[in-house]
Amino acid sequence: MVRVAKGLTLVVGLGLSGRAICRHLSRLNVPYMVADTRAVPPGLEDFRAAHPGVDIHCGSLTSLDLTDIREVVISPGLDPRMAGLEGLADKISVHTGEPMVVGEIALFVRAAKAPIAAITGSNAKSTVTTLLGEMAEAAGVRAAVGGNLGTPALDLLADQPDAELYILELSSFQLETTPSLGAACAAFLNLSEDHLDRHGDMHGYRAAKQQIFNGAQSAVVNADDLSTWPEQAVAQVAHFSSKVPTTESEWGLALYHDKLTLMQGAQPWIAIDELKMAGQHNYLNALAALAMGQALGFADAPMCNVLREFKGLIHRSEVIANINGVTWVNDTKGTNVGATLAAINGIGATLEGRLILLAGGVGKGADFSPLAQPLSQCARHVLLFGLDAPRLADALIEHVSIQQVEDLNQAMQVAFKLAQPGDCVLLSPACASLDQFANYQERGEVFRRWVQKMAQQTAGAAL
Ligand code: UMA
Ligand code: ADP
Repeated sequence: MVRVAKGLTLVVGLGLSGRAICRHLSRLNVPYMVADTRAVPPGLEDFRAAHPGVDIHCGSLTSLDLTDIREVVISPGLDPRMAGLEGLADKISVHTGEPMVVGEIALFVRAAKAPIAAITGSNAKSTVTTLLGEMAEAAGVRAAVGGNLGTPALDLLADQPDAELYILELSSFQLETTPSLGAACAAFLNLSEDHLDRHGDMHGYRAAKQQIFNGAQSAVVNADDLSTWPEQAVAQVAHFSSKVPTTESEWGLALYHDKLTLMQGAQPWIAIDELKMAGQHNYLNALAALAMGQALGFADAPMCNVLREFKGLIHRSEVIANINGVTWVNDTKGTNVGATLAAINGIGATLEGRLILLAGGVGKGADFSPLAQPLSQCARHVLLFGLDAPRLADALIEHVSIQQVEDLNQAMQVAFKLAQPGDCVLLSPACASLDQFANYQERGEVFRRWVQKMAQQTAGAAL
């Protein structure tokens, strides 16, 4: 057993968050050491060079005696109840008055001098976070945007010390280790199965996400999804819905002068045909961003201007090319069943032809059966690859034509042969990518490069 020195902070994990935590503690002159469960964490030598004199422990935490430490600051990819930290998560630190095991966002809250707008949900976090960031900029509010998306939260404090507002995308992993966020506005957008391998069940997953409301001044929640509503008292709660608003303050969708329009109560905000983002799920995302912007005091006109220009983010239902009448769409960020359902429902209904879905990877313990019915209605064929291809196959085989293949490359080749004019080939895997790719972005880039190469070859052949 190695006894960790009295009063030291232990940082666990040497990934993006772990490094941001270390930079933050170094800036504050807080003494700390680092542990990573991997024998050789990526970038170890660079870290040593940047932080000479910081002790680093590699391998299991069970060989560390943590009796006298100040607190543990753990990375989001790790379970706070992991081996070596047993019992600590339920203890309160006498130094901080908070649980002994906290995450990056707990340190952020202690140090932030400007209000926080926070966004969580199983899907749409990045889209709404980015939209709100653009709305803040258009409204003349100096906002720093990051968290689970882009710049790690603690780096924002150093990079943008004059920020008037922090806009943070927060995952369930980050919220689980944030005892008191105290957001000026906290949005919980939707809840569908994800990360069950980490949280155990939907109850645990939802409980982690509900932490977004701890100490919140206002909330934005999904009127159609009760599980997003705060279980604790929040002074102001705004609701958004895919239906006609039922109260003057509720955000929703209704026909106004014969056009489907984003509404608040009876007041029209912007007609759907003025938006550049497509799909019902994106109308909800626009409503959520408007509700947050209003709660934060942004002016109306700049928010609407942003909605008129915003095209959506790459890797989310992104049209890459049309080859011989077949549309190829990259939705690699469809890493859970809810996201893939939104893509199938959004695209399937608009097609002249049929859908060919490319799916598979790490299913994170999810139930894939909700995909069966919509695919039975609009899919020509489903190509399955990666770790959980057999589980997907079990869920779909009686409802739609399927085929298991080795990898995404093979899936694209088969799809190319099968697709007919009017069809759409959709990469929306309903799974994480880590069994066959570095991350979801790499999976999307493999798709993009292949499709663009085929588009060029086809155009060349036609000349
Ligand atoms: N790991 C170990 N041992 C360690 C430390 C990490 O095995 O000691 C492994 C983890 O189990 C995980 C991987 O290393 O498989 C990365 O974990 P990490 O906690 O070091 O991750 P970071 O590099 O710090 O990145 C994290 C978020 N990743 C996760 O929560 C898994 C990033 O979100 C986020 O952008 C970044 O912090 C900055 O805040 C990515 C993500 O996939 C996009 N998030 C999940 C999602 O969106 O679904 C939650
Ligand atoms: P997150 O950051 O929560 O993963 P993103 O904005 O990156 O959210 O979108 C992730 C996936 O969810 C994409 O596949 C996207 O098409 C899909 N998506 C976007 N908005 C919604 C929504 N409101 N409901 C369901 N799925 C959505």
